[in-house]
Amino acid sequence: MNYVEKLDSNTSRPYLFSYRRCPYAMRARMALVESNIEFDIYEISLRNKPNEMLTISSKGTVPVLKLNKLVLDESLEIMRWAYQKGDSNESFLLEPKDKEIANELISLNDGKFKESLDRYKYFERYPDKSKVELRENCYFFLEVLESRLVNTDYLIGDKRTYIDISIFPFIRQFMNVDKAWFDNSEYKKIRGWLKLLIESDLFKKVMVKPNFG
Ligand SMILES: N[C@@H](CCC(=O)N[C@@H](CS)C(=O)NCC(=O)O)C(=O)O
Repeated sequence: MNYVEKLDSNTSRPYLFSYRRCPYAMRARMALVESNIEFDIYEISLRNKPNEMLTISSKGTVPVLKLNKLVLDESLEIMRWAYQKGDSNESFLLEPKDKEIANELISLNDGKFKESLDRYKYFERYPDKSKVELRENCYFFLEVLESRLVNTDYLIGDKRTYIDISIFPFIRQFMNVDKAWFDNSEYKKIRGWLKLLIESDLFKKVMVKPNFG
């Protein structure tokens, strides 16, 4: 993962338009790095998106991966591409029944949970609801995760898989809305799981800041 300071959308290396703090971009970067794919990365500003990105993906969300004529502008597509193309796809190989669980969890995460998380994150914008009420709307998903983690370190078994990578950046955001509350909450297993992922070398690698001296 090599940060580039200047846009170069004509390169023949995989090129990722990214935003460091975006949970969708985090999961894409992690899949690319875990798959040992060399890529250039350009940190965008969400307030001033580069035309080079909007030209290839008019919906204007990150991450966007470009490789010659190929454009992938959904984080899950980028993850799939990375694991299929890269030389280390162990975390993508699941039993069919586990794949089904993975799909269900990811679609709950990206759907109803993400919606509830955004309302909790920006609770000031919803004066008709209290912060606690907005947080409570997120519990349904935390309960699913907590119960999956009762007997295993990760969501599927004791090894990290793409499903953990897909979901934990969003739970990390949930934690950070009110860390003191989260640290004392009943979600003990989720705390342990998050710690493993946040302290992993993989996560540290994808969270380095662009540094152009
Ligand atoms: N479904 C997309 C969602 C990506 C997304 O919503 N990214 C946010 C940043 S976290 C974004 O780019 N939002 C556009 C904006 O804020 O203008 C994916 O999985 O890649």
